[in-house]
Amino acid sequence: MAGSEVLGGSRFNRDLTPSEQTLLLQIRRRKATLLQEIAQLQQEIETVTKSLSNHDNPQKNNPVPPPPPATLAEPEPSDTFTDLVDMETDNSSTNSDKQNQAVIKLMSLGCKKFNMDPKKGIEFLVQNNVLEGGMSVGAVAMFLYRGEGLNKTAIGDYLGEKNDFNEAVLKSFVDLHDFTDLILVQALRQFLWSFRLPGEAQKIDRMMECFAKRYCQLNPGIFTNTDTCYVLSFAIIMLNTSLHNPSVKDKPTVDQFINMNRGINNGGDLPKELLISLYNSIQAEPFKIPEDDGNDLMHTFFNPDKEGWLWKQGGRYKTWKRRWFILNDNCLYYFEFTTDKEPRGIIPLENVGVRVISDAPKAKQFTFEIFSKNSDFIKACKTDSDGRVVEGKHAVYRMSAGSEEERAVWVLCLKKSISYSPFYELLGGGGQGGNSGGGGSNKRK
Ligand code: 4IP
Repeated sequence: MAGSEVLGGSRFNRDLTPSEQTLLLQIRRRKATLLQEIAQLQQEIETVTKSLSNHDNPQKNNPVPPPPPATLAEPEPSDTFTDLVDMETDNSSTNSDKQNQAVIKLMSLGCKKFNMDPKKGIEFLVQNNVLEGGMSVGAVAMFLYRGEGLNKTAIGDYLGEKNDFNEAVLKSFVDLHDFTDLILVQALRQFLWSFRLPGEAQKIDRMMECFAKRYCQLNPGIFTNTDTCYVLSFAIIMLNTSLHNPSVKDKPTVDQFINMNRGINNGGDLPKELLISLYNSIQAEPFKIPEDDGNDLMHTFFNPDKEGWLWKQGGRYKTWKRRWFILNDNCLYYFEFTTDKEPRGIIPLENVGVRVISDAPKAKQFTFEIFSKNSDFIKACKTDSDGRVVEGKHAVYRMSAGSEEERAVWVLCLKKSISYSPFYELLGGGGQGGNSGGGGSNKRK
């Protein structure tokens, strides 16, 4: 590799700045920890599989009498809620802090399990009372829809399972999407971004049928029946492939696309303008397909303390934007999409405070803000529209969570991540100029 050398057994890249090299080291350490965790989880899976097969067939597998059912039904010892609470030894934490931490840990463990085996992951979360609403169709659908920390391939696999419960979850999951007033391509973009379509035709078929029903329900009057919407959705997906797959040489024209869709509206034609706008949208921008590999690695390597969607208010212009936040190593990063490799902004959690806002305007609920303890502006950096890293312009970073509980968890996690440095204060000099807090060097590569 050009510009790289082996130092003390590790490969360093001379092109990287010292702080980037430190970050690289941190990533490698996290990777090692994760590999250990994976090995541990594999062991746990083996233990559970063995105990289940003993339970199913105690005579064959276990000559000694099986343990009473209550013992078998208990979750794996180190994963239980009470154990995790007991594990906390910090006397300064309140009981509710400890419980929140335990819930966060269980949730993170449950997500990892889900990504390896969706069914077992859900069972684990339900068994440990982490899933609000338990093993109900709505609760599981909401968990998948929020998708925090979940692998989109695993979500697709779970939604594609053919049994009454999973099919009901699929329907409820699709019903959580709001496609009102979206043209079909926009609705498809939203839908196909929320999970990764599985490979099996029958599963795709079930999913697209649910999608078409939901779209027609929210946009009555566009299609004469849901079959039209269903057929056109497939035509759009095929058009996407034809236009953007380099191996397809003959790209269909808009007229060919219109001809291909003749008579699909219950024997009649769809309005030409509709088909032209669908064609133009796909031609201008292909569907974004969730790529779990990169996504997983990125999230896994950073092993975040907390991640999730929040609404964030702008600095100079007070517009609200939905951003994916990752809290890690005393820094809060935000991204436009969960799959983005570069954050839009980085807020080092140094010499700042976090507080709940109770008098926020009704439009945004469950708000909280990060404020500076010693200056008029918060030291932070962001990427401007030209892709350059510039200083943030925020007196406060105001955010809005999806619920009271989510806000409480974010505030708690942020408080735990905030550190105080007198040097930083000196460097800051109370104004906005000077050092930008080194945030730029923390950019993920
Ligand atoms: C923008 O408003 C966005 O809210 C930006 O958020 C925000 O930058 C800008 O703040 C604000 O002006 P418009 O999109 O309406 O122009 P994002 O970067 O997440 O898209 P921050 O600093 O919050 O990232 P200022 O301070 O640059 O104006």
